[in-house]
Amino acid sequence: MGQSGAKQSKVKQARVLMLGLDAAGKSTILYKYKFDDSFSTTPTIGFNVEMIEEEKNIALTVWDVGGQKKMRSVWNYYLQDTDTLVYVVDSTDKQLQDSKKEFERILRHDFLKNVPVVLLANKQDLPGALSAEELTKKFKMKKLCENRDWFVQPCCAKTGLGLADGFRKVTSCIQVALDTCYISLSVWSRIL
Ligand SMILES: Nc1nc2c(ncn2[C@@H]2O[C@H](COP(=O)(O)OP(=O)(O)OP(=O)(O)O)[C@@H](O)[C@H]2O)c(=O)[nH]1
Ligand SMILES: [Mg+2]
Repeated sequence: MGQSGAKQSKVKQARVLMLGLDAAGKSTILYKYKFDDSFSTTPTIGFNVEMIEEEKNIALTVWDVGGQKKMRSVWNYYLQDTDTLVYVVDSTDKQLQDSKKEFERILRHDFLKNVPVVLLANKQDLPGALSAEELTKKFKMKKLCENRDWFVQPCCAKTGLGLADGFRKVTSCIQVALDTCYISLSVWSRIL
């Protein structure tokens, strides 16, 4: 077997899946956070993917999948190996039932079992936007996410407000999972 003198990278490559209904603001969030710039977006057909270097030696590969009705049927193909789900909600949406229904549906999928969720309550700049507390109740987060880490972060993709906090939460969820895995491995190595 070949040998290499190169140092092994300690950077964990984490997969982050960003879902939510069409026009919730997923692509605007991705580009605002990655490039600190406001792009005018068009509805995503398929997906966008960007790498975001985060602190704590974690590099996030963020998959932003289109949320139009015809796209939602293919969400399942993106679920495997997700380290954290970011679910984006338009906080001014008066028909939240659709978003909640899709959220519940994907959380039931085996590939997302125990996967942490960060719910981004986007468009906080607009009048009538529901607060993080209101969305927590409307989405029944405590009950729906009782077997996983979860967090609801208010944000505004237009200004960037709340995005750094939201993605910091994503990395901390991944860090917790890594630490837990490390601890369980070290416990096993002592037992065996
Ligand atoms: N006022 C306001 N508008 C926003 C915000 N975030 C996104 N938008 C606008 O909402 C519209 C839809 O944003 P997108 O980022 O394309 O939405 P998307 O979730 O990627 O939509 P799909 O790709 O169809 O799934 C665009 O006109 C954005 O400029 C926000 O925080 N505040
Ligand atoms: Mg999009």
